[in-house]
Amino acid sequence: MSPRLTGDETVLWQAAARVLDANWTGSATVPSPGLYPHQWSWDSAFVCLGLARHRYERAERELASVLRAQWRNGMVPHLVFNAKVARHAYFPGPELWRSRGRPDAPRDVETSGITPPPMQAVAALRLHRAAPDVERSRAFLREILPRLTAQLRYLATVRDLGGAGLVSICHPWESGLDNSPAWDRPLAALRLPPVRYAPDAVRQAAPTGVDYERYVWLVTTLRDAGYKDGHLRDVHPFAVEDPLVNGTYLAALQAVAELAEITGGDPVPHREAAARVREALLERLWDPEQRCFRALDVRTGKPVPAVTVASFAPLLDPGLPAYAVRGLAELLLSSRFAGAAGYPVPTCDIQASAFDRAGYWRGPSWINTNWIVWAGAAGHGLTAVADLIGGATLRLVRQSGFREYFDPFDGTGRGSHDFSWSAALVLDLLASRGTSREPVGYRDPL
Ligand code: 9WN
Repeated sequence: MSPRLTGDETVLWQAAARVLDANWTGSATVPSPGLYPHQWSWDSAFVCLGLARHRYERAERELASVLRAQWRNGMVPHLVFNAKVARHAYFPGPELWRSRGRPDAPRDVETSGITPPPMQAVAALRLHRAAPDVERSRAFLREILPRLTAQLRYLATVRDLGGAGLVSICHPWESGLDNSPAWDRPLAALRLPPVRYAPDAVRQAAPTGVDYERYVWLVTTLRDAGYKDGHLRDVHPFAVEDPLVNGTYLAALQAVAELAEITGGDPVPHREAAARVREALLERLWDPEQRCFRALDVRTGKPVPAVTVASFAPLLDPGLPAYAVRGLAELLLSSRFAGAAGYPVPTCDIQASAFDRAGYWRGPSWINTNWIVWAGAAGHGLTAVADLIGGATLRLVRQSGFREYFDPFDGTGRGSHDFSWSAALVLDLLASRGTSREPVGYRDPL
């Protein structure tokens, strides 16, 4: 245990560490016992940050096991199936995705065929910064860096469906914020054939019903087209540029530049790519009236109406211009987000008609999106904001445990218990205690 902790922080630390130990399978960490029995890539990236503070060697194994499942075209799949788990323990399982046999897919492991917000490079950099043995860590980074750059190359090429330098998602699951109100309009525009796609009662948690049908139909559409690049570009009906995915993409480009420097490589091409992505992000997703980022539906060319927590993710970019940082900070502190929630950050604008305090990604506060806002605010020297979000995050788990998500007004815990990223990011927050207090303009949060 690295940081100096007070008595009650020590208790919290130990409880979080116990969750990570219990959810470790021997080579990776499941998001939660029971409900999510496989390895999810963006969960894993957050889990790494906690493991780095608790069992460093496992953090490297966690990251390596996701990258081993990378497809030959560079795509890092959002879900890596554990062959030891019963094939029907989770829907949609390997039978729906059928990655085996795809020429690009790995041969020794089954995966999904879509890709999550690219948090892996950010995790790798933060891992290195917490490394007990810097030389060993450098050797690890040298091993994984080609995979991280291949991931970003895939996003920059195959996923630039709008042709303007941003990444498009092809499925709400690629956003990590499955049922966010941001997807309501693009999902409603889908024309599904009149057959059932999802089995009944696939899960206890939201979302269910017609949205779930659409999710499963989108998977079958991608799969039946062989997960081909041309299908994504020309045919696939769901293509959206999301500020969280592009904010993490931009942070990943910056992180890879740093990693290149650390391992003796050339950071310049990555920095240049980051500058181009920032420009595209401001050009395409910035809403000058509301002074925040909104997703853009590439198929209609129109921004989606919903303002969600995804809007704040570009704060992870050290180069975000001051006008955007100010606009986002004002929105965050307003009564649309933190200003009216006892336990921020709600995942959707509280004043929007789609807001639902218990609705999964339609309102509740989540620890990972809080972490993104916290890290971004701290990085831009917004110390009061970072302290507010960091403090609220610790209050949530102190009050309700390491739940999957929380009521933003009263902090009630919801969804599964012993959720891995809730525990992992608490370790990272505790370990970083006090570091957000240095008022030094932009300080790289990663
Ligand atoms: C679909 C594992 C994942 C998270 C996502 C969350 C949820 C899956 C599901 O669980 O998604 O990928 O079954 O709904 O929305 O963010 O990665 O924790």
